[in-house]
Amino acid sequence: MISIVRHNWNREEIQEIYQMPLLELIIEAGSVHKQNHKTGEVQISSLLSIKTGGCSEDCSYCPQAARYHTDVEVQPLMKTEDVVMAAEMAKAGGASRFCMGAAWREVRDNRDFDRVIDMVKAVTAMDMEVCCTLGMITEQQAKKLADAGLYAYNHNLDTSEEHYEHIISTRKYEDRLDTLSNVRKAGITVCSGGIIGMGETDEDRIGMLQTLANLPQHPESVPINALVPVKGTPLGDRKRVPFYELVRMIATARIVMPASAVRLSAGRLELSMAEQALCFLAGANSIFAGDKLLTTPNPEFNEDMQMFSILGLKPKAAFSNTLEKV
Ligand code: SAM
Ligand code: DTB
Ligand code: SF4
Repeated sequence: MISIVRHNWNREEIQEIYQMPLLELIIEAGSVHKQNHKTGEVQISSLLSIKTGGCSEDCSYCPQAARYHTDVEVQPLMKTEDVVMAAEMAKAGGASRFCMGAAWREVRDNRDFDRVIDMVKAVTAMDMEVCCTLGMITEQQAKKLADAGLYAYNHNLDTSEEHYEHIISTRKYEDRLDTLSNVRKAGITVCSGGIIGMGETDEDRIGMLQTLANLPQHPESVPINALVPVKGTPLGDRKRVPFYELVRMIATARIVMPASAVRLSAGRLELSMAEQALCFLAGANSIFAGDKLLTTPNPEFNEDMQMFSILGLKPKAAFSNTLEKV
């Protein structure tokens, strides 16, 4: 399959890809991957929850929503020096991207935002790709973050437009798209993907990929999360998504957004090394490493390093995108 960056995918085309026999799909995706990326290079991103819990939104999957009774303890915004220390440790472990997450519905123009700006400046000075995920954001706020050196902003579409209202009622799909557009206008790279395993159909998964792939510019990174069911959330009793569905989603994302980084995100704890290897063959080229995601566990750092060594993977250096345009 010859890979070109397109923005006019129709549902049937993506469906045809998504429904290919699995091994053929992985081979096709692997070929697209090889045409666009250095195979064997996987970006290590590190996640830090800089402000945890107490969020006013009702995202059904999220342990940080104030209205659900989960084990997450509410914590105020971290101190900048502690954030910098965490970033230093992440860098020492080979991370080239540092992502700071806050359990906010949206960014407000207050002192906490000023402190986040300071954190972005401090970590950017360490020569890492700095990413924030702070909820909805205006163009002006995005510009402030861009001026501070922010490299990427994460804001997931999470699911299809049709399924969205079954998952979140406190905001609209359009709000998500507006934020992505504000991030773009500020010149920050976009990180946007979703979650599978929330009761969505194959059409919903295909629909979400279509929306992402038909944005005026593809997100530079596309996280594919398998739902981590957390007790106390409305989706806490969901069964884990089968591995073969995750790899199918990754491979399809790789083919429709050939130049983007596809991140094998939440849900890795449940995967064997062999299963992760298949995800890398299918085009995944980024992971979150570190013993914790935001509030839920992730594979032990040493185990990941062992996996890198056994599979012959190299951590990707910061700011080294293979293609300029996505
Ligand atoms: N509050 C901000 C927002 O919603 O954009 C930023 C943090 S929020 C926790 C970031 C993303 O984490 C969500 O959009 C969702 O895709 C993902 N996420 C949250 N809980 C999850 C879970 N239990 N399993 C998988 N992904 C999850
Ligand atoms: C993304 O797509 N996944 C990350 C990151 N972006 C912010 C978050 C996963 C969170 C999983 C649940 C938790 O640890 O709280
Ligand atoms: Fe809040 Fe983000 Fe969790 Fe939704 S996903 S409840 S906005 S922290």
